[in-house]
Amino acid sequence: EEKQVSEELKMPLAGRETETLFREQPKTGNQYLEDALLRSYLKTHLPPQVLEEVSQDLERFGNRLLTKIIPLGWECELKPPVFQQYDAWGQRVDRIVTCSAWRRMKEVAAEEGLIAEAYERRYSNWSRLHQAVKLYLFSSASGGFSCPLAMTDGAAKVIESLGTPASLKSAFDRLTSRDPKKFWTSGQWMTERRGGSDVANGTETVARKQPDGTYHLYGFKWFTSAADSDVTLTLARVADAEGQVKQGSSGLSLFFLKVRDEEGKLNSIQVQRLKDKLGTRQMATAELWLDGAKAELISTEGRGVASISNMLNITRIHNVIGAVSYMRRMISLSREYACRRVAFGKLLKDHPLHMQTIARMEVQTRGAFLLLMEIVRLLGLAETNMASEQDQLLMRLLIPVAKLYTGKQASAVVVEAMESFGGQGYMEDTGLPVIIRDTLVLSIWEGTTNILSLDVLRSLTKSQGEVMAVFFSAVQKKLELASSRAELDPAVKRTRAAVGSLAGFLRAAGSQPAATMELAARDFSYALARIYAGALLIEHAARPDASPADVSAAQR
Ligand code: UCC
Repeated sequence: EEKQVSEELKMPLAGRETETLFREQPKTGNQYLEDALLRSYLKTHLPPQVLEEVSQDLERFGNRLLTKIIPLGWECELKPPVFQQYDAWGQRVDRIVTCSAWRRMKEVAAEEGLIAEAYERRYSNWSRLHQAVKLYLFSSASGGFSCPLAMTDGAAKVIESLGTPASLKSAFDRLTSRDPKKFWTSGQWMTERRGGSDVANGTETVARKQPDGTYHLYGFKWFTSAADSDVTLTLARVADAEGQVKQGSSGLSLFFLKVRDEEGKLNSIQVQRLKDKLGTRQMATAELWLDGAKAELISTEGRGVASISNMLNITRIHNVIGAVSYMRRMISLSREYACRRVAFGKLLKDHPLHMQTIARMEVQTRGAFLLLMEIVRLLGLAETNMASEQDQLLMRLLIPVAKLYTGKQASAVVVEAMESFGGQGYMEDTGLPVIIRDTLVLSIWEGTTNILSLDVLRSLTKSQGEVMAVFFSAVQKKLELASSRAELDPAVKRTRAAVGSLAGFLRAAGSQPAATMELAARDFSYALARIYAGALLIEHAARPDASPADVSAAQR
């Protein structure tokens, strides 16, 4: 490297070939093998036999990503879906035409068991974590396909939590299939013309019962992501014998429907248009008019929101996966670039200020990654009946906390990382702006930052505050693990001080009007995220075989 640097400096500008620049293109290798934190996390937590099998799978998958999947993802970006409303002869067809790479991505998702892995449970409580790690490696390379997978996972979760009724058995088998010919993806149609946050007041869609027990849905779904999906879950208000519907949350019920019939004809659905979005352009988001779409009621009447919350919690975890995946991808590229790019007489990696900036991003990403692992670890326990009541409460709290925090964090980190490439980071054909655009949605969809902050408060109210006792005790246990590590002392002290301030705030808020807590909801949620991520970093650094990078991340 030194030789190369000195040669480059000696070479007069006029003598340089333009090709010189190409040598600076950042190229990463197998993202599993290059991810020290991921590997050390798995080594610490997985039982040896599971670790061996999972590692082999991830190494193989890492190679497949590098050689096959990343190019497919790029093709999805270059060939976004197109809406064809009429055929050449004037017939209304409402066809969403996707590119072959997008369709191939669906096959890859099935082959890799990106949904199946979580439901087969061959590694018991560790299956969820295995799936999440694969999705983490896949997400930033997936050309937007992580979106339909999130909703597919959410739909499978809802069906499973309903006890997989006979009428949904075949759909469940398809949503969780490893066979590309059978595999189905699901949508999640929640947002209507009046908005997507206040679902209780925004949902106008009406469901009319048919003599055969099915329902026909009438309404306008305003944002339907991955509208090329095979099936969907959606909310509607069941009309009574007089055609009246109940307003508010308790008037909402959950429905399952197939988007097309066996011949590919739409299920009394009209596609109005595709959305013109800032990012996630690889994926078709549509406005859909339901004009008597045949559907099956799958929740108790009036329990639609509670039933779909199982889906929301899963898609919110996928959102966290996406956030960490994009942050990791940008940092990997940025670090790689720093080893190639020369400025002011030396490689970027030898400029302390540049490396300090990358290190700060690395700490953010590590904290977010450990938060993600903690949630999927708890989810794995819950799905195999091994979670205590405390585990379940903690998971309920941490999902919105992690979603809201990492969504915002990812936007900040990827923009910072873009800057580390200088002007090149701003160039479309580097692919870096795509990552920026696609990341920006993470704080919006699946509940905005404020909506999720209010959800955090909902989890406090519902548990009558017990969730906070569980939170404090979990943090305390993690900090205790570091008691014998002097180099972690300052970090432990800072985290304890933050816990003390938070507890003090909660005590004071108890005697204030409810509006005080609502106003504080975002800052409060950020504090929960920072404290918990800090405790996880400390816990990871307290391992006997912790690396200097683990310790340094915890110290920051
Ligand atoms: O669809 C969208 C885009 C799809 C793209 C997905 C791709 C993402 C993947 C990324 C990969 C890279 S976006 C849709 C966005 N919309 C939302 O997320 C909705 C946001 N709004 C909320 O979350 C609100 O807080 C609502 C809708 C849940 C509030 O409704 P209500 O009716 O006012 O809520 P309630 O009355 O408080 O709750 C009703 C019930 C309660 O249970 P019970 O009745 O037993 O007390 C709540 O405890 O639902 C329960 N509940 C929950 N339970 C509500 N939220 C939750 C929850 N999160 N977990 C458990």
